[in-house]
Amino acid sequence: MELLDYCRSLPKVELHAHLNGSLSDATVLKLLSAREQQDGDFLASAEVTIKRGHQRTLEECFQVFRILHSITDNLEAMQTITQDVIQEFAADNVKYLELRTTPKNIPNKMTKKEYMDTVLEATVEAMKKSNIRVCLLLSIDRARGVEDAWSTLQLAKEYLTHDVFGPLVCGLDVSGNPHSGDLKDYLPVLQEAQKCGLKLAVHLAEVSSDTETLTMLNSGLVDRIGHGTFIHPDAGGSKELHAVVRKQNLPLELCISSNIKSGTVKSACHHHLGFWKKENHPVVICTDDKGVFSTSLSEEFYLGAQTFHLSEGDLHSLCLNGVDAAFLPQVEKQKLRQEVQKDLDSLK
Ligand code: 6MZ
Repeated sequence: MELLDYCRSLPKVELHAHLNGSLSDATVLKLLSAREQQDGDFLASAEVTIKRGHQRTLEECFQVFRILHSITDNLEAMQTITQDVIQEFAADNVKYLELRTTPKNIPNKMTKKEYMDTVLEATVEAMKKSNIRVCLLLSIDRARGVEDAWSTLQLAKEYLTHDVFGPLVCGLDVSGNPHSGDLKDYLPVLQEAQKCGLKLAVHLAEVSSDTETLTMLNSGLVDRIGHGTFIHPDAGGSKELHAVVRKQNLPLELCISSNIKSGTVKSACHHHLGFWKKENHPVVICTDDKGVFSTSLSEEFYLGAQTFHLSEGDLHSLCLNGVDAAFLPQVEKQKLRQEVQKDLDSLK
C-alpha cells in the first residue's frame, strides 16, 4: 500500500483543530454563494486557503481568520460548518475529534450561548451520521481580553451540567495571535476552570516566548501544549524550559503544515517533531486549521512519516498517543483505545 493510503487507513485521533480554520473549499463556496444571494457581490472569491508551497506570515494568517469569521457570522453558517467539518474528519478515518472554537457574540446575529448551542446541536447531528466521537473545547482568544475569557468560562461551566451537551464539552483552549496580550493575565480564569474540572490545552511558544511559557507551565494548569515550537534548545528554548516540559511529561500537539506555512518553522525537516521523537516524548500529530493550511490529518501523518522516516510501528504509536492525551473520561478512553488498537491490528 502506498504510504499516503496507509496514513488514510490509520484510525486517527485529532486533538488540535480550530473550527473556523477547518473549512474545506467546498464549505467556503457553499457559504459564499448563500451570502452572494443575500448581499449581491459580497465576496467574489476569498483568499482563505494557503496552497502547497505557499506561505504567509503569522499576522497574515490571522487576517485570513478575519475573512473566515465574516462569512460564518450567523447561526445557519455555524450549523453548516460544524456538520461539514466533523463529517470531513470522519471521512479521513478520524475516530475521535476534539474540536475547538471561540464562542462569539455578534450583535443582532448571535449571542455566545446561541453560537455554542448551534455548534453542539450540529455536533450531535453529525455524530449520528458518522462513526466519530467528538468533544468540544471552548477557546479563549488571547486577543479578546480577560473579561471575554471569564464569560467563555461561565458558558463552559453551564454546559458541564447540561443533560445532552454535558458529555460533549471537555475543556478550554487558549489560542489567538501569540503577539497579543500576555497569558499570565489569564491565570485566574484558568485556575477557576481547572477547579471546575475542565481540561486545559494552551498554545505555548508558537513564537519565541520563554518567560510567558515558563510562567504558564509553572502554574501547573496546562494539560497539553499547542505547538510548543520554540521550547526545544535547537529552537533557542532555555534548558529550564525544556526540563520543565520533560518533567511534567506534557503532550505536545504538533501541526507541521501550519508551522511551515505560517513561517514559524523553516521546512518539514526542521520541524520539532524530529527533536521530541528522539527524546521519546509524547507528541500528537494534528492539523490546526485543515482548511486554511489546505491539509488533512492523513496528509500530516504522511508528511511526518516521509520527513522523519517513521515506521508503521511509529505511526501506530502516534495514533495511540492521541488516545492517551485525549481529554475523555477514563472509561471512554479505554473504549476508544480498544477500538483504535483493533483497527491497528487489522492493518498488520
Ligand atoms: C493561534 C489560532 C491558530 O475559534 O473561530 N487559531 N490561534 N495560533 C494558530 N496557528 C496558526 N489557528 C487558529 O477558529 C479560528 C480561531 O482559532 C485560533 C484563532 O483565534 C482564530 O481566530 P474559531 O473556530
